[in-house]
Amino acid sequence: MTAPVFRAPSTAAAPSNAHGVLRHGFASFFRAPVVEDAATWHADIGFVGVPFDGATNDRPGARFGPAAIRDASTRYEPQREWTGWIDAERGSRILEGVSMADVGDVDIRTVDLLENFAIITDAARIARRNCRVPVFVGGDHAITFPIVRAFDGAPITVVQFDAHQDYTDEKHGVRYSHDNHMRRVSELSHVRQIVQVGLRGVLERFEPWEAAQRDGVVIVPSERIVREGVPAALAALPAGGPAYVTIDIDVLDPGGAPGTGYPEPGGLTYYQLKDALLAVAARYEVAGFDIAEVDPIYDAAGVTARIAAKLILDFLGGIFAK
Ligand SMILES: [Mn+2]
Repeated sequence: MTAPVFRAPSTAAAPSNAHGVLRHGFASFFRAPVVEDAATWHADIGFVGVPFDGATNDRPGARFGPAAIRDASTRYEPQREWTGWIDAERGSRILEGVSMADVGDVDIRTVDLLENFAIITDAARIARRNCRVPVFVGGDHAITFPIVRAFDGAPITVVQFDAHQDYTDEKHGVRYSHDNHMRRVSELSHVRQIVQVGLRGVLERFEPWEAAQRDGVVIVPSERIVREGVPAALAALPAGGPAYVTIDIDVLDPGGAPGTGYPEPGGLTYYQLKDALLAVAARYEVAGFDIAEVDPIYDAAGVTARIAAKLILDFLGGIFAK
């Protein structure tokens, strides 16, 4: 019997590298089956690409993040469907029996910010309806506001991992850039608490910082985690309940994760962020999350996209361990 010369596209449900070394065909997130009908699919986890960077102030390119993370995530393709993985650091099995689907990318239009936000919110509502935990892969960080808009119906805590506060009300008349979205999130009536983890740097404007204090935002600076460790630094997090989590990849030290538009000195290691995400997964009922600001243009070795893919897997492992 002759081995086949061509391999079926990897968008099929079956893993593609059963007898090969190279990863063939089209990428999907963790080689999950690709959704055929965006309206009717069901899975435990749904991955949604959000290739939008129209709200970036400085260095664009995060629109290429979903493609880069999709590609990087194929490194973690399970050998057999739904058997999950072993966390080699903890010796535990993760995501055993959990189904995943790649829903595709949100159909971003050319330039209209608010039109794109409406499309993103619609996509997030569909994703929420059709799976237990939707995962949104950006894209610049402005996507978090239209996504959180779709997580209404009950009071929710929003936990943000980020070097930056993103709490500016307006600057030069702009209210929806990737520096404004947490302020816009704070105005949503179903958001009862915001927690910001990993902030650092210097702020050239006082108003956003003071507004966050006034609004009761809980802030855990990056340096506290680095010096005191994750358990001590996160001990004061508000009580649990439903939560939406947003991860700006620039919360990591840019030495280890340089592929982002706004690198900031200092920051967390991969292990510190993994520990913090697992602590959040244990403390809250995570209803969904996004990971934003991976920018392949500045990711010469591809490590930032790879780290982002691994963190998605780590966090999902914690969420579904409960
Ligand atoms: Mn951010």
